[in-house]
Amino acid sequence: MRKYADGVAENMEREEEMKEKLEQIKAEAMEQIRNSEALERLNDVRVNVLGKKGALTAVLKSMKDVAPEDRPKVGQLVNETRAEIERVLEETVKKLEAVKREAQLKAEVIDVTLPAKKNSVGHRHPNIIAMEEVERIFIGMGYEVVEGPEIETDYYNFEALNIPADHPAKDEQDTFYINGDILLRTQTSGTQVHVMEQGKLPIRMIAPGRVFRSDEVDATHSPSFHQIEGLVIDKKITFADLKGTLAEFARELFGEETRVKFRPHHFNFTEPSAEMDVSCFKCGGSGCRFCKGSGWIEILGCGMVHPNVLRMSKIDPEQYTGFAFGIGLERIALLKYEIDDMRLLYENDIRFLKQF
Ligand code: 2U9
Repeated sequence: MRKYADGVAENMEREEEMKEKLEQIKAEAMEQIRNSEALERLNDVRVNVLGKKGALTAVLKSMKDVAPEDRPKVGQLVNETRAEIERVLEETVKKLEAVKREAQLKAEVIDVTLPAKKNSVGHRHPNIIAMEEVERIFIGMGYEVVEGPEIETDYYNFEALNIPADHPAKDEQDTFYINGDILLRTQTSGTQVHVMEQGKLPIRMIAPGRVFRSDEVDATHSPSFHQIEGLVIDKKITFADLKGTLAEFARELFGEETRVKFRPHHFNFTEPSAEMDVSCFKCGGSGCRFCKGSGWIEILGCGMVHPNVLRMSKIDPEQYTGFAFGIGLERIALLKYEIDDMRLLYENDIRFLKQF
């Protein structure tokens, strides 16, 4: 028969055993924490000791074997051990985090004395600079900017502009055909025809854009280039309006002192037609290498819209008249920026483009 004194001794032993166990767990945990060089390892320690299946949790589970009167004491011991391990764990986490941050800062060190990297953003093309300059001038005079399709039918590119199927002017503007009827536009005039067909009058517009002609490449020709064409249609528009408008345009583009002159010319879509020269903006008109000694530089073609063109787009030439003009943008860019070879415009060499 078990005596009371035996029971007490047994309980004492259990308590001692638990104490030892807890001491051992604590010592092992501390050792593992000390040996942890990375935060991940510390987490392993946390799981192994304090986790659901951890050593300390196992001790807690075995509390049922401790005599009820000793449980508070042993329980307190378990809690103290747990708190101590948690404290050291937390402390070490903070230490390791600081070490990690320090290493990161060292690795990511920024030398603020290094020269900044240049942001390469490209450059506006001289053609576009010229186009926007021309657009700005006409917008200032109340013109609308309209864009049209680069692929047109024979009707909008030729027929509606008074260039019939068998006309030699068509050969001069030979282009790239997609089929017998559809082609890459040789001029932006089709855009104006589309606007005229809408029937809203008066019209005061410019049509900028890319055009195509099957020309051989040389210093002044390219199979693809850019134009800005203008069209004004209203009651009582005369050649005087044309002259006044284009002279003002020339002064804005080339300078206040610029003079203009008109030489008779022929276009199928205008009658009468002319080419406009400006006084040389290099020598002022006295003659130089730039204007080949003549004092004048050819800038654009123009004329009064042919009655046939108005009629084809259902505008009555008895009531309405108009003028039109066409400007080759590359020509303007070459002149304005004193570039002597058109091919330079298409090479896309940033060192060249950056100059303008
Ligand atoms: C409509 C009626 C008439 C547009 C015009 C020119 C004169 C002209 C050239 C300039 C240089 C072509 O690129 S270039 O070789 N253009 O000389 N263009 S009148 O006349 C029109 C346009 C549309 C409905």
